[in-house]
Amino acid sequence: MQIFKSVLITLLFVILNMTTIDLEQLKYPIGKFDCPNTITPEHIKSWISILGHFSNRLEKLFKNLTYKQLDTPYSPDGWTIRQVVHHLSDSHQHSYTRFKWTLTEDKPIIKAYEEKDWAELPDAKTAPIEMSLLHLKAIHSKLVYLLKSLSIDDLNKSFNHPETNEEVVLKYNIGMYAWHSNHHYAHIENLLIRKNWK
Ligand code: NI
Repeated sequence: MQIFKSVLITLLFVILNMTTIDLEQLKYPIGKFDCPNTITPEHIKSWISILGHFSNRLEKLFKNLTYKQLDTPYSPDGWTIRQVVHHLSDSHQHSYTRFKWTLTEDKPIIKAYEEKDWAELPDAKTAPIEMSLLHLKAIHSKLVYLLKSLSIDDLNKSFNHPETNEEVVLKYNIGMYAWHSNHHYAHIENLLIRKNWK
C-alpha cells in the first residue's frame, strides 16, 4: 500500500511538472532573453539583421489565415494571433521612441505602459492585422536605418526604466527587441504548426 502511494505521488509530481514545463514552453518558446556578457559588433549586426527582416517574415506567416483563425490564442491564457501582432506594433513603437529619447537626452527616464491593458483595447482585439503589419514595416525600416548609423558612444548611452529602476544600455536594447521579435514569432509559428495551418 505504501509503495502504491509513493508511486502515485511520484506519478502526480511528474504529470504536474510536465504541465508546468509545457506551459513554460508555450510562454517562452525560445527561452528568455539571454544577453551575452560582452556585446560584440557581430552581435549587434545580427540583431539589427533580425529586426530588418522581421516584418516580412511575420507577414509570410499569415498569408493563408482566415479572420477567425487570427482570433485563436497561442496558449490557454495567451493572446490571440491578432492581439500579438497589434502588441508587437505597440511595443516596437515604444522601443523606437525610447531609442530616440536616449540619443537626444541624458539618461532619460522612459514612460512605461500597461501592455496587457493595451492588448485588451478594441483595436488590439478586432482590427485587421494589416494595419499593424504596415506599422511594423515602417517602424522597423526607420529603426534599422537609425541603428546602423550609431557610433560606439551612442550604443553605450542608456535610459532608466521607472518600474525596474534599471539602467538599460541601447546596445542591450537592440538585442532585447530582436529577441522580442523572435519570441512572439515563435508563439505564432508554433500555434500554426500545432493546428496544421502552416
Ligand atoms: Ni511582448
